[in-house]
Amino acid sequence: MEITLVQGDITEERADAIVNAANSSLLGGGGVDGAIHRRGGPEILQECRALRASRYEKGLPTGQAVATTAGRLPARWVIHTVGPVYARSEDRSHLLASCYTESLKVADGLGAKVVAFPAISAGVYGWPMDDAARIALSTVRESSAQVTEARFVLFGAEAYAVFEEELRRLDA
Ligand code: AR6
Repeated sequence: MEITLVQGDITEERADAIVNAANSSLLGGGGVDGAIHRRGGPEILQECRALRASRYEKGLPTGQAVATTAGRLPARWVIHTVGPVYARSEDRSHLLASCYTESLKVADGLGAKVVAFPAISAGVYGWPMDDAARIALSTVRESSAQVTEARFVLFGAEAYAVFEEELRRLDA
């Protein structure tokens, strides 16, 4: 799997699937989640509501992933995953890593080859960007999924620079 980094807005990505840093309600929020629902239109929320009424009555657990249509977005699917809230008092890295492995598993199930990821948990959920980048990149690097490209879409020059540095370290 090739790892690529771009700076930009994930809602504009022409990938097979884009990953949403959602919350367990699946019913929307701020950050990437807000942008995806706003630009993707009501079809996404409709499918999320249906998931809440069936498979995920209690919400999507942290570290898991599920796909819906991408509505009006250029991508074909949105893979919703729930990152852990950062906590100094407890190591939740395995849950953040799980978001990436489970999203890739869902992508494989769909036959998606190019998958775009945001920096899950590194916004509202407070994860320090360098650590979030290290976990994201190393987890994807170790994956044996059939996805051919994992594209990290970083919002802003600072996030991009952090990912670039962590990728360089990983490859060193
Ligand atoms: N494209 C790419 N990256 C973005 C975009 C975008 N359009 N918008 C923000 N980011 P966050 P979390 C970056 O807060 O930390 C929501 O309310 C952002 O700068 O979206 O996992 C959900 O409903 C940051 O680097 O996700 C949950 O309640 C990264 O994406 C909660 O926030 C993740 O920031 C999830 O928090």
